[in-house]
Amino acid sequence: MRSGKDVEREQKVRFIVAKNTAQFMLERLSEWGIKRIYGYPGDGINGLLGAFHEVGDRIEFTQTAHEEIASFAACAHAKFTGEVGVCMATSGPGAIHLLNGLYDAKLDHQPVVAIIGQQKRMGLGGHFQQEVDLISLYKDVASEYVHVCMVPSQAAHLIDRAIRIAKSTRSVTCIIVPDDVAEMEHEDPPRAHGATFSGEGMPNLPRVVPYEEDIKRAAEILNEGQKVAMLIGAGAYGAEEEVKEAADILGCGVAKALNGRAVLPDDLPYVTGAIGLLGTKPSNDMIENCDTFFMVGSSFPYSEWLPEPGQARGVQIDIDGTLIGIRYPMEANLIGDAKETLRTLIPHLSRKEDRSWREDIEENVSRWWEILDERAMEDAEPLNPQRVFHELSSRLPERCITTGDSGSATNWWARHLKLREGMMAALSGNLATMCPGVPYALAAKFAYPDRPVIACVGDGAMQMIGNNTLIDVAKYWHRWSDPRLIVLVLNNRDLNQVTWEQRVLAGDPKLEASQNLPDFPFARYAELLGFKGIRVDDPDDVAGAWDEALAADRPVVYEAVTDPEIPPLPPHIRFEQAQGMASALAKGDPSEIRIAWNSLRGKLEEFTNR
Ligand SMILES: Cc1ncc(C[n+]2csc(CCOP(=O)(O)OP(=O)(O)O)c2C)c(N)n1
Ligand SMILES: [Mg+2]
Repeated sequence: MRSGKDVEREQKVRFIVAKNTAQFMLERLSEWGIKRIYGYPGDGINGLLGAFHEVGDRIEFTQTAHEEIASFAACAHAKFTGEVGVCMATSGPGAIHLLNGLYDAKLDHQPVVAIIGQQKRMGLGGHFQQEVDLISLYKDVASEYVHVCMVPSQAAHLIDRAIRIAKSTRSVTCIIVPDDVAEMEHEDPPRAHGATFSGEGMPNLPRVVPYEEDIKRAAEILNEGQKVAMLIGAGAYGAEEEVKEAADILGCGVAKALNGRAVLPDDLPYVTGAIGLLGTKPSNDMIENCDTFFMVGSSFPYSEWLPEPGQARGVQIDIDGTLIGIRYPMEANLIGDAKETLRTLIPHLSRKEDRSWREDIEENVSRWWEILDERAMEDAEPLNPQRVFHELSSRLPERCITTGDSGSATNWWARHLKLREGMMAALSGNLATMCPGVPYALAAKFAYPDRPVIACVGDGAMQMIGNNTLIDVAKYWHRWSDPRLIVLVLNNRDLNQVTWEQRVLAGDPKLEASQNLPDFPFARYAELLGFKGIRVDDPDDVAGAWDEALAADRPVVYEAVTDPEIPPLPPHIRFEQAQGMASALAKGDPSEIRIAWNSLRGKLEEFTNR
C-alpha cells in the first residue's frame, strides 16, 4: 500500500517533471534549432505565451507591432539565413493578419512555420467570438501542411512534420493550437494501434543531380549556341562560383531576376543586371538577341521579357521539377541543385573561342552604367530619385544588407545599386507586395546584428506598415552591435508605381483620388523615436546626407523628397506602352507637361549615349 508520504512525493515529482503541451512544443522547436519566434499576443495563444517563461532564453518571443510584420520577418529570416523562420499569432484576427507575409514566403519558396491559436475546443462550432475556420483559411497558404493539435500526444509529430516539410518543400506550414490543448499536460502517445512516434532532426538536403545523358544533351545545346544568354534567380544562391565559371566558358552575359539580385555582384563586367519591367537595357538587349537561353534557378514570370518562343534554344536548371519549362519551351531541362548540376555540366562545356558576343555585352553594360549615371544627374523637382540611389550606390558599406519594397523605388533599387561581393539583398519577388522593406530589415538586423542594413521604401509602404515597424526598431536597436539600420523613404506623396501603370499600361490619366498621399514628416517622426532623421530636398545635399546617415550611431530615416514625375520607364518602351502614355496625355493627365518632357529627355539620354 502507498503511504500518504509516497503519494505526496509522487505528486511533487509530477509537479516538477510535468510540462504542458505549450512548453513541450517550444522545447521541441528549440531542439530543432529555432531561436526566435516573431509574433503578437492574444488570448488564443495565452497558453503558448505562458510557456515562454519555462524555456528561458532558449527561444525568444520577438514582439512586432503588427502580425504582418512578424510574418514578413519570419520570411526574411529564412531568405537571409537559409533557416526556417517561425511566426506566431492568436486565433481569428491575428491569424488573418499573418497571411500576407506568409504568402510572400510561399510564393518565394521560403520555409516558414506559422503557429496560430484557436479558441478552446468546447466552443468550436458555436459561433464563438474570434472563431474562424482556420484550417480552411490556411489551406491554400500552408497547402503542404496545416493541422490542428487536438490532443497533447499529437504535439511532437506536428512540430517535427511542420518543420521538416517546410524545409524539404521550401514552403509554409502551419500548426493550429486550441488554447485549452496548449495548457493541457503533455503526454507521449500510448504504445497502441493508431499512435505515431515521431523523431526530430533532418539531414542536409540531398545532392540532386541529373542523369549523365540529360547533362550531355544540355551541354550539346549550350555548345552549339553562338549567343548564349544566362538568367539566374534565387535558386542560384550557393552556386556563385559555378555560375561565373559557366558564364566564362560560354562567353555569355548574366541577367538576374530580382530574387537572385545578390547572387552575382553588379561590378562584374558581364553581369547585365535586373531583367523585366524593372530591368536594364543590356539585359533586354541580350535576351532579345540571344540564340540560346540558359535559365538557372529562376521562375521569372514575365514572358514578354524572355526570348520569343522559337527565337532561342532553351536549357533550364531547377531543383523543383514542377517549375521546369513553365516560362519558356525549353529543349533540355535539368532537375537538380544549381551548384551540383553546374559542376557536373561544366566539364562538358566547350569554351567559346569567338568572344565577340561577350565583348558586345560588356560594352553595353559599361555604357548602361554611364547612362544611369547621367539619368541620375538630371534635374527634378525637387529631387531626382535616381540621384538618391546613385549616391548611395558608391557608398554602400562592405557586407551591407539591402531590402527593397514594391513601388517606384524598386526600379531604382534594382537598377542603380551596384551591389558588390559579400552583400545581400531581398524583396518580395513573386507576391510583389508592398511593405516588406522595413520588416525584412528588422529581421536582417536580428540575424546579423553586426552588419549595416539599408531598407529602400516608398512613402505609401511606410504609411501602411513601415512607420509601425520603426516602433519595433526603436524597441530593439540597442541590442545590435552595429546600430545602423537605415530606412530610405522616397517621399513623393504618391503611389507612384501604380500612377505610372495607370498612365503607361492602362492608358488612363493619373486618378488623383486613389494615387495622392498625404505628406508625412518621416524624418521628424524618426527623431521622435530617438533615431537620426534627415530630410533632403536639395540635390546638392543628397551625397552629404548619405555620409551622415552611414556614419550615424543609431538607426536613421533618410527622407528624400522626390519628384513623382520621373518615370520608372522600362528599359525599352514597347509599342503598346508608348501608346498608353500617349492616350493618358490625350485624356488630360494632371501632370501632362512635365511628364512629357521628362520621359522624352530620359529616352533621349539613353539613345544619344549608344
Ligand atoms: C499590399 C499591396 N497593395 C497594393 C499594391 C499595388 N501597388 C504596387 S506599387 C504601389 C505603390 C507604392 O507606393 P509607394 O510605397 O509610395 O512607392 P512609390 O511607387 O511611390 O515609390 C501599389 C499601390 C501592392 N503591390 N501591394
Ligand atoms: Mg510614393
